[in-house]
Amino acid sequence: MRTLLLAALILAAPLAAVPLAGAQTPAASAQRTASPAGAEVYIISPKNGATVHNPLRVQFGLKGMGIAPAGVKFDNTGHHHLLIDTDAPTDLSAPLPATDKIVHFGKGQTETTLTLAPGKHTLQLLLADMNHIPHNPPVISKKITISVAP
Ligand SMILES: [Cu+2]
Repeated sequence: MRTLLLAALILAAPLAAVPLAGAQTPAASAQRTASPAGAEVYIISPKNGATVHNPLRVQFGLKGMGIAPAGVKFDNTGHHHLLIDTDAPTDLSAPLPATDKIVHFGKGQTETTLTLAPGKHTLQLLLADMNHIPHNPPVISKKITISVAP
């Protein structure tokens, strides 16, 4: 329903700064949504170091927070982003780009199926808020390395 507003929300995000309690944060981080203490995102499967075959099912785990679709404001929630063969952007105050290597799951999906070239790949999960901006502090998984069999 609000999916059509996503583009507008992304563009509007820098203007929609929300004051945080304490207000000691600079403007650049004022838009970030706080994550609750103990929140944790992790890859349930595959396991780090696993050798896998295509198509590869990747399952996302989350503790201490909930999932909400992009564009939907609800406390202590976010949606998953899968980082494939890449690091998280250094600037986490901006909406995550959508690329081949940063895949958004804005409908609230908690798993996906990938087909990757044979060889080693890294996978990492990063949660972000309704505007695709990572939380503060960021809720990011360990990066795992897998081997895709030929
Ligand atoms: Cu997103």
